[in-house]
Amino acid sequence: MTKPISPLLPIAYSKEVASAKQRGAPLVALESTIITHGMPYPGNIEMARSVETIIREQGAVPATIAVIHGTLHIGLEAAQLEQLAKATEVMKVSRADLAFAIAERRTGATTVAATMIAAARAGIRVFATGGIGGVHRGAEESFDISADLEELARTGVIVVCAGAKAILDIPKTLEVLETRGVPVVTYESEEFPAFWSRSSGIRSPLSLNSPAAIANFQTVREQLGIDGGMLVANPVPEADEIAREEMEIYIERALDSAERDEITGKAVTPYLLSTIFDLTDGQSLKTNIALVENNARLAAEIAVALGE
Ligand code: PSU
Ligand code: MN
Repeated sequence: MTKPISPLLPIAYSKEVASAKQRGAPLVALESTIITHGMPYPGNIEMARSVETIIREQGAVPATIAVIHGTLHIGLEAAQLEQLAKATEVMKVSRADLAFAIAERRTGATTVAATMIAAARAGIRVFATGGIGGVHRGAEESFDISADLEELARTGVIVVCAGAKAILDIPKTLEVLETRGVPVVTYESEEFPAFWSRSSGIRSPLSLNSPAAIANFQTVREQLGIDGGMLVANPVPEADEIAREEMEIYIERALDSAERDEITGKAVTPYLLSTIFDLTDGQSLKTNIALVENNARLAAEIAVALGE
């Protein structure tokens, strides 16, 4: 399962992660792009700390992943997490440039794709995030499809998210995942969620109602020799959601302004996220933090179930 890593690769485990690996304790990976490019300071550090706490409360160990001055870190110490949350000149790294950041001794925040690669190499099977990248609206013109989808097809990590943001084309995103053989399982709902909203109007390909059932599904895939990851969609708690119709107004405006400002490539997602934060006056940030916390809890439960 786990591809061996070269002993020459500059990699560092946090104290907590190193000890968990020794004991065989359940681990949950966390990405860092959400911290550096997905949320403003200080909301980002509050979120980063609270998701780690939630994972510990469930009996698992958090491993926030990032490249710091060329070293791949699996788990960050408190001071490193704080520095990363405040830093401004951080690369956003995916499969294409994870190795570049290490080779050039840079600091890079890992996307879902890059975090999956690092987690798999470190033997971590579950990963919690907010939203995944996907097929952007207008992808038939721009060809903008996130490397996250391809990574889900290749790398055997369970990714827990709150669905896909409606800044993406959700039906096309689900089509690509189906083509690439990635199971999409919604937790305790028949409908695929749309990040800030519980509802997307789109039926989930699969659904399961317990962490144990999700763990068992992945175990059977492995028994069959099917590699690749699984996407678990966990709807935002009702108390924290923002209605779909309300979000649609902000999304349209953010997309218009991205077009006006001619934003392309990996700048698109961070640009849209920060524009929406501004348009909702921070309300979207509260929802975003609540849903990541909710995902961290479920991911930890799945990691514990995998260990049983
Ligand atoms: N979607 C979100 N919040 C995020 C991201 C996506 O709702 O912070 C980040 C994740 O790190 C994801 C990346 O992997 O953006 C996708 O970027 P791109 O679309 O450039 O592949
Ligand atoms: Mn893109």
